[in-house]
Amino acid sequence: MIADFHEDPAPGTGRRAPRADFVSDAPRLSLNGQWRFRLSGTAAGTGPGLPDPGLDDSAWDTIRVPSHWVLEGHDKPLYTNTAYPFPIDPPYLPDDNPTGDYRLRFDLPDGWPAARDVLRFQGVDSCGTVWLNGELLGHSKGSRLPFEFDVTGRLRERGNVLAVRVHRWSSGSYLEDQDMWWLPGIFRDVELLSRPEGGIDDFTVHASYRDGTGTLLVTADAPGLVELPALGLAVPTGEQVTVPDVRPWSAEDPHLYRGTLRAAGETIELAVGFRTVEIAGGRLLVNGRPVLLRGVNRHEHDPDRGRALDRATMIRDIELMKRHNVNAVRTSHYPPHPEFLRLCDEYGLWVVDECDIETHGFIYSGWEGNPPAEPMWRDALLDRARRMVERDKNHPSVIIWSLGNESGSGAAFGEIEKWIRERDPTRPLHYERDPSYRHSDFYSLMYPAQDVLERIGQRKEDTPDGVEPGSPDDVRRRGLPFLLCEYAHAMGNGPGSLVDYQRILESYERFCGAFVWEWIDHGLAGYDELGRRYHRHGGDIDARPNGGRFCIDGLVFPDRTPSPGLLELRKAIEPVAMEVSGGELVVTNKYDFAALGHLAFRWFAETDGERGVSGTLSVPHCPARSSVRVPLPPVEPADEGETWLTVEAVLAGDARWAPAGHVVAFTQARLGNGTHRRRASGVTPATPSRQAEGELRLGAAVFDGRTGRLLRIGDLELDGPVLDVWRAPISNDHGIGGANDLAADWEAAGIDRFVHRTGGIERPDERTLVVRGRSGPATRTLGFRTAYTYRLRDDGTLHLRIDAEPVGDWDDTAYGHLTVRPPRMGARFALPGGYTDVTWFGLGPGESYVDSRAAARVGRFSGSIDALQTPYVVPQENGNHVETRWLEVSGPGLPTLRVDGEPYVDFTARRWTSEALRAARHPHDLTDSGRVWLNLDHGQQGIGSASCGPALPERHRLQVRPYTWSMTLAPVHP
Ligand code: IPT
Repeated sequence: MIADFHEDPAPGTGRRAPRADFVSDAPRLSLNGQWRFRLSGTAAGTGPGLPDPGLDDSAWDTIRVPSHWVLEGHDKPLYTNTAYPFPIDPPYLPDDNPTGDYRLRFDLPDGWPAARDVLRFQGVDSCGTVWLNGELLGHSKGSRLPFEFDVTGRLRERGNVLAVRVHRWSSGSYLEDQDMWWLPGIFRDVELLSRPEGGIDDFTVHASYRDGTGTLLVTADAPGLVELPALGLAVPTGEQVTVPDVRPWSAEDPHLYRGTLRAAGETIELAVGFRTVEIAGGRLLVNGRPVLLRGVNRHEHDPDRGRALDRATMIRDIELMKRHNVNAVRTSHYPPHPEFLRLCDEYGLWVVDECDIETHGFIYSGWEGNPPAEPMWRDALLDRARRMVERDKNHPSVIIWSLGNESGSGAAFGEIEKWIRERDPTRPLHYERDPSYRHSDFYSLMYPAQDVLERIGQRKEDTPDGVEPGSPDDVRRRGLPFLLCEYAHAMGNGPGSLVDYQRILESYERFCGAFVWEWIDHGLAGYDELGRRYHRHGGDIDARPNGGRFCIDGLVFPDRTPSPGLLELRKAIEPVAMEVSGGELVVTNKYDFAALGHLAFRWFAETDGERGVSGTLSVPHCPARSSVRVPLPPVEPADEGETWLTVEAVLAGDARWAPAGHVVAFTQARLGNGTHRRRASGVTPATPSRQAEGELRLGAAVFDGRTGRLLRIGDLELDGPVLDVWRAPISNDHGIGGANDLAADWEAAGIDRFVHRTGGIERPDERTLVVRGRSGPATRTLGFRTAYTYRLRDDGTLHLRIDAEPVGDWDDTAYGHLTVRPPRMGARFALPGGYTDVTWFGLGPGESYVDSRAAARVGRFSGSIDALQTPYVVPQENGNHVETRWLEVSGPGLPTLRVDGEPYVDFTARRWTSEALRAARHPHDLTDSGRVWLNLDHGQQGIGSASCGPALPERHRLQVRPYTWSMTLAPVHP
């Protein structure tokens, strides 16, 4: 008889009480591997025969466990952001409910002891009903949490049959509406544990720290001996000891005292970190000191395996975070695989462990029936909190419990709060969505604008809606520390303003941390017709509702390549700030605990990007949150050229997460005020070249006599400039939900489709040619009046000055009251497709924009044109370089184009146009147009993070006003 549990709001049946996750020497059998599998369309699955050990499943498919069946060739993955992909009809689900029936036949290993046996599932999405040898064990919901059954006396030596029915949708799905792919299946480990007589099933490590002294108490459900050899400690469970001179645990110095918890029947591994978390004086303190969490929101994601991550991938994430100065993780929005937390203990990351609760889709019912507010769901919600806390309570890295994400408010949060506070009074609680903040030890928001954040820092925020000004809730909230649980939406090319946010976060004591949204792009591997791999987002799957591209919002690409956004974050949150001031370097230690002894400091000077003198600096002892001044060697700027001093703080020795020499922080300072040298040799006064009918000449430069466009300089072919005021919209240019949709405004106003008219070509003197014209879109009066003024220099180079002055009506278009501003003021040139490389002196090596340029250094850089492209999962503007002093575009057998900015240009170079970039749905849609499109621009607007967040700040936008910029063009023969 099959019991159908999936629509019952109860969290489970038949399960053991939740307990700590630990490693012991008790026998353990992994049941991961190839299982039999059959997918059916409804909750009835393959029918009532599933548990029958005699069922012939030989014709079934096989599937690996752990995995998600939708990534193993069965049915398809779905992505929604907030929407439930089923009617809001709690706790019921539609009849169409893909159901995976799993079967595994297994033998016990020889010598498997006759003791108690426990079957453990670390994670089943969304709900599993389990039978062993024909007998029902029970069921469980709560996808990202473990559950266990006592199977003592139910196992055979040979031929056990384990059967699991997994429903894609269950009542539990109403509590799991996180912004991510819906990925059903047994996606975490399955294990059989032998629980020895005299073993310990559950224990709690209380290891606190104050003023050099640790206090240790291990409580357990059976007697045991705690041994920590490094402390010479052997103390029975239940007995508290104080340990003088203990080295505390922190994310900066994750010191673990390894040892054992020995019971009569088993020995458990211990990794004890002494640390105390508290909130005092409106601040978050760890070990008595304020901390600033420089965090990211991490989903578990892999393009092939979904949320079934292996250990190597977890380590990869942690190494990448540590290498980019990230010191904290919010496990958005569910507890991660337990191994990840063990690794955080070892590598050192502060963790906000978040419960597997999100009911975001109830926005579509106006929060009517929201589970936290409905008694029917109380047990299910509490069950999730208990399973998280019990599983993860012994990790020193976990310093904050988060009750869940985006679930409105309701009485259940009060009950969860009460339960956790009683069970674990050692960690503060976080919950962002209830405006009363009654159940949270932090005031918290997502995506505030910078000015809002600034007021929060001053404890002068506006009272949240729904809270009475001056009420006890209002007063209490103002006294709380502030945790910015999400900011800087890293969708597509972005986020901008990271440095500005960090400056604010570091300016007020109230701030204890911030978490960028989010760590990784949730792209799933796909293959095009030619077999090329790419990454799919929701919109690449034919399904409705569909969250489209919104899951592509990470700091690393789906394959974990760091995006430019991560590099910018690394710079913005660097733990050591350095500033050259006079003849000194002011070093500010922004760590919360560590002095700078683990770092070495080196410096070098460069003139026009060419290496000059270099050396090392010895930095005196500089405790956390203090500064020292270090004299700098007297470095004279070169007589000619632009000289820069670079100072780097690098790891002095190997760390677990990066080798010696890894750059943790850097700064640059300009020495003197020399400007870059123009190319001294190699600029050939352009030789006269052919001139056809209808062409005009200025020295070696040849122009189209009708359009005035520059066609050649000597034998260097180029076609341009054309006024270019548009860019292929980045994700942030689309705003969110109709707000801040600049891209739509540009299209409505025709910014993306300017046409050009040449008004006249003038020769005021022999050395000067002026091309006057007008550029603007069809149907509009708006546009720019342009003048391209060419002047022949004595050395044969060609000086170009571009003047663009707005004309027509920019404010009031036929569509209403758009105030359109151009995203770019630029000039586009087309070069022959044979050009392959660019060398430049300016900011690099990565892309830079006005509000994301801190990670870029001034230097000389080279790259192939192909390598200058950032392959955002959804193609969009990329690869810009601000403040370029000069660049040279070269190709085999072709004269090099040398451009000197007067003083600077922004440049992009690509094999396709901005129009092609906009049209492409995936990087592989971009094909070589046969030309190289080179933009030599005055500038572009910033990138921001308006795809979920405030509008791009005004100061990072361009205005409708006259613009002028200049450059010198010349062919160079190597
Ligand atoms: C916020 C969510 O918490 C997060 O899961 C993700 O969806 C993010 O936004 C956007 O990518 S909720 C938002 C409506 C503020």
